[in-house]
Amino acid sequence: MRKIRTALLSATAFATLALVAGTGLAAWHAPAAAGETVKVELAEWTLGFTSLELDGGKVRFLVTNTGSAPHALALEGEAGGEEIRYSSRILRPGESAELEVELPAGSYVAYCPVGSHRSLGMEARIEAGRAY
Ligand SMILES: [Cu+2]
Repeated sequence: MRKIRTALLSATAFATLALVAGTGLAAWHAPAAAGETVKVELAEWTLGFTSLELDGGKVRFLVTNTGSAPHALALEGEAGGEEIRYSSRILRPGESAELEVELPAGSYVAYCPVGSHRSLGMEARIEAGRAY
């Protein structure tokens, strides 16, 4: 039997997020010691990345909507027969949220679940645990 794990996290305003949001791809692969932190900027029609490698385990996504339409970040995948699903709430333009997830080693898809945004390009692949 499959277990479905879902987390719907409330948005948190980050006074400091604006300071780190512009650091881009280079900062994305953080040391895994205390869990990884990934900054994601959602806009029309991109997640800001198309593929991402993570160590896996506990990952914290700092999500900001830098676009002019509502967006959200959702993750889906399967690991060890367990279906993994997470989603932030829908963010209005300029809003930020923190999404803490537990990603066992495996392949995931990240996308925006709003309207047809996913098919417009707001989709990316995430590989977790490949670094070991
Ligand atoms: Cu969207």
